[in-house]
Amino acid sequence: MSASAQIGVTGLAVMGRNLARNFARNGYTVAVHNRTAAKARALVDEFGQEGEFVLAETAEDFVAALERPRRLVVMVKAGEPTDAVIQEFAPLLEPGDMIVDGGNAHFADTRRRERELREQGIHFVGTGVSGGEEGALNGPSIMPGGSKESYDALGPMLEKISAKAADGSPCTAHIGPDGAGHFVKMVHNGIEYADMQLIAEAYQLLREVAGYSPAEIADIFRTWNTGRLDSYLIEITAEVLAHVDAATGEPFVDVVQDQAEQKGTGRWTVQIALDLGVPVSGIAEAVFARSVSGHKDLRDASRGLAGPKAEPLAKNEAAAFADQVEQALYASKIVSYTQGFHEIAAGSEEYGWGIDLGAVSAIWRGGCIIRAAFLDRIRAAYDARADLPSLLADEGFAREIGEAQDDWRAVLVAATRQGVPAPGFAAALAYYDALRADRLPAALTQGQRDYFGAHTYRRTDREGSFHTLWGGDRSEVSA
Ligand code: NBP
Repeated sequence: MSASAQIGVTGLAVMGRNLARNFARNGYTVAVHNRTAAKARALVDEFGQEGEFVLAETAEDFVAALERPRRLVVMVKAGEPTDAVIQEFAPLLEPGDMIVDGGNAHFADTRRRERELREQGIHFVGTGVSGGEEGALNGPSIMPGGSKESYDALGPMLEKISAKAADGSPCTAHIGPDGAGHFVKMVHNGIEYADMQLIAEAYQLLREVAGYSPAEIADIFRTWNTGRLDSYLIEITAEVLAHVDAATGEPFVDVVQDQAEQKGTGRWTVQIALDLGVPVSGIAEAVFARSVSGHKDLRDASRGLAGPKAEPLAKNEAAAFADQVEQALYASKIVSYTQGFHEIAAGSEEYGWGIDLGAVSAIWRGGCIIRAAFLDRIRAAYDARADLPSLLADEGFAREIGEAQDDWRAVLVAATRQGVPAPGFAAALAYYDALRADRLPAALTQGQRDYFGAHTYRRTDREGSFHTLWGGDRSEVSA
């Protein structure tokens, strides 16, 4: 087989197949391979007219079909399958070749794989891909890690097939070495969880506190989508809420079981944040909210617990409440992104990745699930000040969240009074209040720690560490 393909894709389930078609539609010759060869044959049979495909039935044929340096995209199930594919192909490759893992790998696995393959001179490019199957076909947001050399060889192709932001710029950029791309994709998904949870809370409050129907709430979301909340997730929320179940004639949202599932990247975002010591409370509440929803037995056993006796709002108060919910949603969203970007900054610092946070926000503006007008604002904040310590330190965001706070608090009062859980809104407000507080009760926590464990404390008025002799005369000693 002659080496005619500029890129190859192995793993042709929904994502790989659509990514391969995307490359082909953009003028690249694409070698296609799948463990079960029938899928590769089916792809060429069905979509062969879309561009130049080279069908490879074996690993050897696949490698032989690729121009050097070889660019081999792996789109298989994350975890052991990825290692199996690497073990199969790495011995067939030569120094300078690239293995691009577009699956949802854990960044620690990516770091390991990159290290192992680097010893053979092979570039391992752990790459986040967001946008689902539709994005893979028509333009995803792509977050490649790996070496700078690999981006030089691969970047122009990724830029061509990626989504384009409204200003025409590609939604991909070199994120940083080894696991940086998969780390950023992980946090992207964590933020996605938080966005979805906040939207879900807004819906529940509009329904249970304000008494709106799903169709009415769909209209409210459509209106919000013309303003600062303009985003893919708000847009699809309106579609889902407006949908009526054909079998029952009921709103679709009322016939779906209220148990949310998850695949793991949101959970990883929280686990890694705990390791890095980054407070991502909004994202954590989103993960926990899905977890609570899934504990059917626990919920069944708890349904009889006492709740408040408050009445829903009067009809003439509902519209004003909806405006307040918009403020609460927007303020909480600012906090989720603040927390997510903090985690990326901390990961970048820990692993020496040198991630450009402004560039990350720019490549999330199109193609991916969290794409939103809002990301332009984040990019502008980092453009104005690359070392911004927190999004809340940006003048514009600080002003907006300050303007929203009265309504944000009012919404949480209403939620509490009516017994409607709003853990995302509440966690975001608690984070905001903690950051702006003059004093936190952490001083008392330190006192308790010193009391039971002699863990020592620092004083506000003098340098050094101290311990109080709690069991003795309570005098203070330097520690
Ligand atoms: P799946 O995650 O369902 O994986 C199916 C593919 O993996 C098939 O091609 C299958 O080959 C192959 N495979 C498996 Br399973 N075990 C293998 C092994 N031991 N050796 C070789 N190949 C093996 O596909 P997907 O939903 O298209 O997702 C692909 C990747 O993209 C995943 O890592 C996913 O997390 C990620 N991702 C998915 C989305 C999305 O929206 N679905 C979005 C972003 C990223 P076979 O045909 O022979 O069984």
